[in-house]
Amino acid sequence: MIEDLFANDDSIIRQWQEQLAKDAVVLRGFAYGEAQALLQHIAKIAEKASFRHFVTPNGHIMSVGMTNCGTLGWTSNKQGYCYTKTDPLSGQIWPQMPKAFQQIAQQAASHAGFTDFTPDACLINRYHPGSRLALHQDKDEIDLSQPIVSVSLGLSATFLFGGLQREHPCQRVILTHGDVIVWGGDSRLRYHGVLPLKDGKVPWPLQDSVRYNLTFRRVSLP
Ligand code: MD3
Ligand code: FE
Repeated sequence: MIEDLFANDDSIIRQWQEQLAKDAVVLRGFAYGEAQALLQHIAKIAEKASFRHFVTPNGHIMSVGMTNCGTLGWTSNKQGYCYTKTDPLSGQIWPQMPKAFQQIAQQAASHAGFTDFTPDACLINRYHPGSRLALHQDKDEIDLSQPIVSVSLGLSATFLFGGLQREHPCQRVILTHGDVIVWGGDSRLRYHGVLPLKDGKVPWPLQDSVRYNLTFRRVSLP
């Protein structure tokens, strides 16, 4: 009888959610079933718009490799950072956002209570062991009522989830293959970052020691 209750839906035990704060939720395993397809799309996008290491306005080279898909992409150089319609490396428009990307982002957002999220930008971050992302806010998007959705793939990372001021204490959250975070509303401008990536077991079908993070954003007004 008990077995029957659980036998029909594996997702009951493989997917759950953790509230990090008001308007910030981790959907554990939410993208697990789509991971292989998402990774194939990442490889295709990187053939057109390769991963590169941006320079920050302070002159530091980022240890995280980045590329984008969608109508707008995030770029940085010594002058500052901004969203552009074309890839500064190729001069071409950024690769189109795959349907599978749109769908997972929209599903995750609506699961978290943001019903009309249509992302127009997806920043793709690539981490190797040692890569880190310093504490920062995501505030370059105009409409801050829209959430951001993040999908983690590959190696696990320790994510720092802070407050609205840099000095506020951070929660440490381990993000693994298939985990999704949705944050918006009162949490939209929280400081966050990623500790230096540690090497470890790489989930199938990946071969290399790598972590990818997709962040879906609404940059232009609807
Ligand atoms: C919760 N990426 O690209 S996403 C970024 O893992 C970025 O590559 C990280 O931050 C990564 O800008 C983390 C998860 C995340 C990001 C921002 C948040 C969760 C957040 C802001 C507030 C609360
Ligand atoms: Fe960020």
